[in-house]
Amino acid sequence: MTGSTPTARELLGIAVEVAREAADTAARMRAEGVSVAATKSTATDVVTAADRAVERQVVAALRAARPGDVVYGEEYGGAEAGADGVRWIVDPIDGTVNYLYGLPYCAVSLAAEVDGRVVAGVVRNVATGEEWTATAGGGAWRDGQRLRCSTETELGQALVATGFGYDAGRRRHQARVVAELIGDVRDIRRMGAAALDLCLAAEGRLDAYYEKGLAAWDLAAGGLVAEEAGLRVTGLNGRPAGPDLVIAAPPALFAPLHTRLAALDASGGP
Ligand code: LIP
Repeated sequence: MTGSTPTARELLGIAVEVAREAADTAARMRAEGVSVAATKSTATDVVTAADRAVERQVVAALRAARPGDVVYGEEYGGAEAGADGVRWIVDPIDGTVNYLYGLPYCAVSLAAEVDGRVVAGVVRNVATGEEWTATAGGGAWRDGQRLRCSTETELGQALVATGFGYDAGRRRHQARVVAELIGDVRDIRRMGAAALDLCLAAEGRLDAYYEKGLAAWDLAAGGLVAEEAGLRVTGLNGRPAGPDLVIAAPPALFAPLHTRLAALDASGGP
C-alpha cells in the first residue's frame, strides 16, 4: 500500500483492526483498575494512564501499518490539519469520565482523513464491543447492519442528546440552553461520549444530537457514521461542524432544532 493513496475500504480495514486491539487494551486496563494520571483544561478534565497507553498503542500500530501517515490524537497531539495524504484522528477513550467511573459508555474512536476529508471511521464501545463503521459514500454499519437515522419529523417528539464541557462557566451556559430546549423536545439525554452519541443517532436510538466544544477527535469518526446514515452534521448558520457547535439531525428535524439552538445561543458562552 505504498505510493498510491489507499482506498477508504483499505483504510477502514486498518482502522478496525487497530481499534479492536485498542479497545481490548482499554478494557483490560479498566479491569485492572484505573486512576487519574493528570488533569488537563480543568480539575475535572481528567486523563488516565489508559488514555495515554491506548493512544501510544494506536500510534505505534498505525506507524507500523502505514509509516508515512500523520497521526493526530487527543493525548499526544500531532499535525492539526492540512496534512497531504493520509492523516489519522484518534480519541483513545472518548468518554473518559465514564471510563474512570466504570460506566459502560466509552469508546475508541479512529478516523482516516485523505487530503483533509474524513473517508473512513470506526467507533468501538470499550465495554459492550459494539462497533460502528463508515466509509465516505459507502454507508454506515454496525455489526454488519446498514444504518439509517431516525425518521422523526416532530421536534416535540425528538429524543435529543447533548453534553457539557469541563469548564464550569461553559456548563452553566449549556445548562441554560438545555433548560429551555427541554420544553421543546421529547426529552434530553446526557450520556457522556460524543462519538457514541453520534453513532446512536446514526441508527435512530437517538433522534438528534448537538454539543458545543467538541474537538476533531471527538467528532471525526462518529460524524462520518452519522452523515453516512443520513443525518445532517454541521455547525450553526452553515458553518462546518466544529468546536463552536455540532448539530446532527435527520433532514426533517434539522431546521427546527437549528432554529431553537440559534435562538438559545447554543454556540455562545465561555
Ligand atoms: C467527552 C465528549 C463528551 C463531552 C465531554 C468530553 P472526552 O470527551 O465525548 O461529549 O460532553 O465533556 O469532552 O474528554 O471523554 O474525550
